[in-house]
Parts: sequence; structure tokens; C-alpha cells
Amino acid sequence: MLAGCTPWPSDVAQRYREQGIWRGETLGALLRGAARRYGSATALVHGGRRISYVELDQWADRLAAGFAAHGVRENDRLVVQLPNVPEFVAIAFALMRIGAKLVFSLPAHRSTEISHLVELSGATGYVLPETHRGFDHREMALEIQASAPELRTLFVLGEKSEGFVSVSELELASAEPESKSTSGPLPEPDAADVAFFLLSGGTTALPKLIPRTHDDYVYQSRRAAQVCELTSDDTYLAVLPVEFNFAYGCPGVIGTFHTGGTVVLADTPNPLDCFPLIEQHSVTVTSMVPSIMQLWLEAAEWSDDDLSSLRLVQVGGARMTREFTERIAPTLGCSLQQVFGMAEGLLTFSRPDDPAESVLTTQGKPISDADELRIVDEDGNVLPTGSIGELITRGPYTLRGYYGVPEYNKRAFTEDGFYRTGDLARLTEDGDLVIEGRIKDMIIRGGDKISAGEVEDHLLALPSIAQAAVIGVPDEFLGERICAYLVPDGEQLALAELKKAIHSRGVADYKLPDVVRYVLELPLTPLGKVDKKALAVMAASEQEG
Ligand code: OOB
Repeated sequence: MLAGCTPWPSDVAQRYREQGIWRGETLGALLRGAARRYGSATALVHGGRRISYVELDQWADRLAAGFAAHGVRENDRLVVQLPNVPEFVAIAFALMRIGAKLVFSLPAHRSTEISHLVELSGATGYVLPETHRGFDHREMALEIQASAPELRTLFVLGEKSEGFVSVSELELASAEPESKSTSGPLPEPDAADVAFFLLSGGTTALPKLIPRTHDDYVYQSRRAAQVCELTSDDTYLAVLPVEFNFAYGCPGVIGTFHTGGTVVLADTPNPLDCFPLIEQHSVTVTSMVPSIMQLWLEAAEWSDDDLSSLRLVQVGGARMTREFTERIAPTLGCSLQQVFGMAEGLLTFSRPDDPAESVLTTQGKPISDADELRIVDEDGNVLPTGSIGELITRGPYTLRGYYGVPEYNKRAFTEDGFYRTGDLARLTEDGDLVIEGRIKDMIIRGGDKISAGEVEDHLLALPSIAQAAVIGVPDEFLGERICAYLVPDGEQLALAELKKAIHSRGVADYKLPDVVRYVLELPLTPLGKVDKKALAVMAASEQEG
């Protein structure tokens, strides 16, 4: 396994292999097998483009040869930031076939996040779009590269220009006979090694890197596909960004490829974009976070689009009320599946044949019998069934350590390898998981995870702010909004100016505060830490008043 990653203990790994959980299959091999089995069946649809399994497989090979010809080697890290386009899927397979490690970034990430990911991963390459939703990624990439000398190559999806390698030209070059003869066949990567890094939701300042191996991700996506009863007749609509675990492998894109179904890529989660796609491509399965589901429910009331092909929608990523879950199946005319998930691994799903009440009120059961879940108190003691405590977990697709942060890992994992999720949860008598809240200091705004600490750091970097504490406050539409409590140092910037000031630091829009309150001092706990519970109480009383 790549240095800086924590492998599973060898006896545990051996057990997973003996049980047939890990089969030594790489993600590249998965696509190869799918191309053999499903051949000319459609793997991917985007806009007017349809790409068959065989075409996708061959495309990934051409790209792999092209990347290799441009010096990309096994174990190199590359930050990949692309919208929902077929190129993302092909490039990811290409790089995985080389044994290069992808760092999945989101399209909304800006210079602060990308620079951090480049530094943390030691990336030598960055794959980006030219422009996306009016933002010029090339300009940002050049700036990032100027202060990150190890970032050798910028691969752009589009025209060749000064300082960039064009992905389409790289592909053409690889098709020329001389480059073919020099490159030779690529060695098959080790399935026990890292395929890519996912990003943590982030409990401290910025995201950490989650190594996901071929073995673990092939297994996760296969199990997720089995639980969702996917077949080659299914068409999965990728509503969320495909770099997000939920859309990539829960079962998402990769799970659909296991069974020879079709993946349709949506440009945005907006029902105005997605509903016509459902009708046009007879979409059967999709997944989303609750705030998007809310938009869908509103739109479904007046939409003329035919959604009758839908059989299953997976909703997860943030808490939902029973009043909310209740509306989903009748409004969309399909089954609801509640999903609790995390980029770190563990997935729990409600099952198609679960009692209605448990589908509405629980996040279901782990997707693998080999998943181990415990609910513990502050001292790590296992609590009796039904009690609320911290969820800790280990299993065949849950990480054993974040990349390159050994000190942090000592706190994030128990000595026997359980990951401390930071989520407060309970297990019902039937074994269903119910998420009650979180210990982690994280705001979930419309499904986006925002670390309070990160926003605080940006606020504190402004000269006019002496102290800052950021909390999530309840919001009917987004679930939570970002509320900043500030102790000013001099002038008090109004919300709009404050947002502008942070934005100009190169921060994603969804992390900007929604509300600002100036205070003389921040409430402190006896230990001298900012008392966020007290702030939440203040925020609630202010909202009422
Ligand atoms: C998904 O993954 P992440 O890594 O962005 O966020 C994980 C965190 C969890 O630790 C928990 O705090 C929260 O998001 N969460 C939920 C939840 N599902 C996730 N909180 C309440 N109810 C739920 N159903 O968010 C993710 C990854 C894969 C599939 C689905 C979601």
C-alpha cells in the first residue's frame, strides 16, 4: 500500500479474502470485465452522447497510454476536478489503470481547497475543466502552480494552451503508432493498493484524504448494487457530482457498471434538468441529499414530465424528519431508500422489504455482514441497545487511517482499528441505525459539509475580526445555515462585505456565512473553549425574537 496509508492488519485482510469479500479485482479490471460481458450496451449517457462499455474501456486505455506518455507514473497523485462529464469517468479509469492515485475534488472547490489538496497529497498533476459555470479554472490552476513547484502538469479538458496539456490531444498522441510501441502494456496495479482518495467532510480546518483501495471500493459498490437489486435493465441518474462517494460508488456509477446498467450524467441536480432526463432515458434509480430532494418534491407537484420509470431513490447525507421522508415515495411514485454514508466507508441502507415505518424513520442496516458497528459512551464503553452514543465502526471498506496524518489518526481511531465517526446514533431492536446528531463540529448546509473551523480560520484572517465562532443554525430549506459570531476589531463589516472579503481569498461559495452577529465576547466553557452549545441557544432565542 502507498506509503502514508494504513493497511488493514494482515490477518483481517486474509479473512476478507478467504470470505470472498475482497477478490483482488481492480476497478480497471472491473471495467474490462464489464466491456467483455456487456459489450455494446450503453454504459454512459451525457447530453447527446452515448458511450458503450467497449468504447469506454478502449477510451480509458487510450487515455492511460496518453497520460503515461506524459510522464504520469504509478503512485503519482493527481487532483481531479471535473464536472459530470463522461471524461471524468474515462480519465478516472485511465489513471487507475496506470496505478496513479486520484484525489477527487469537487467542481465548487477554489484555490484554497485545491492548493491544500495539492500540498497534502503531494500531487504532481491537476486535471481541470477550462471553465465551468462561468469560472475560469485555468487561471486558478496557473496561480496554484506558481506556488506549488511539485505540481508538474496541468491537464485541461479542452483546447491546448500555454502551460496546459490538452486531454483530447493527449489521447490522439497515444493513438500514434510510435507512442504505442514505446509505451507497451501497462502493468496491472495491486488491488490491495489505493485507487483514489476521497475527501473527508472535515472536522478541523480543511479536508483530509481518505485512501480507498480497489479491493474495498469494488466490494462496497458491488454490495450496494446488490442491496439496491440493480440489474442490466437499470438506468442510474447521477444527480450529485460524480466525485462524491454517494454518486460514484453507493452504488452510483461504479455499482451500475457491475451489473451492466446505464449511467446518465446530469449537469445539475435541478429538477428542470433532471426530470426531462428521467423521462427521456427511463431512469430507474437515483440518489441525492435531502435539500435536493426538497426541490424535487416541490417541482414534482407541477411538473408534466413522466417520472414513472423511477423505482428507487436513495436519500442521505443529512438528517431528515419523518414529515419529510413521508412525502417522498407518494410524490415521486417510487420507493425511498434511506442512506447513511461517509466517504470514510461505512454505508447503511434501508432495504426494499423493510417495514414502512423503519424506512421512514431509520437509516437501515449496514450493507455488509462484515461491518462492525458499536455505539459507545465517552469512555469507549459499549452502550446497551437503544442508547444514544458515538458510532464507531470498522469493516472491509472502512478506512484504517487518513493519509499522512499519523498523530490525528491516533485520535480518530481506537486501538483496535474502529473509526470514530463523530456521529451520535442509536441502534433499534431490529438492528437499524438512527442518526441523532453529531459530535463533530460540522455544518451540513444543503448537503454540503462545511467545517466550522475552516470558516473561522478565514474570518480570523481578516484584519477587522478579533474572534470568530461559526455554528450551524436550523434552516427550513437548507437544513442548516452558517451563522458567524464575531468579536470585531475596529469596524464591523456588513454581511455582504464580509462575504466578499472571504470570497476573494479563494473559498467556495457554499462556505460563506449566511448570517453574522457581532458580540462583545464569545461564551466559553470551563476549559476555556468557545461554548458552541451556548451559541446555539443564543442563535435560537435570536431567531425567535
Ligand atoms: C456522505 O458522506 P460525507 O463523507 O460527505 O459525510 C459523512 C457525514 C456522516 O458522518 C454524518 O455526519 C452525515 O454525513 N450523514 C448523515 C446521513 N448520512 C451522512 N447524517 C444524518 N443522516 C444521514 N442519513 O454524506 C454520504 C456518503 C455516501 C452516501 C451517502 C452520504
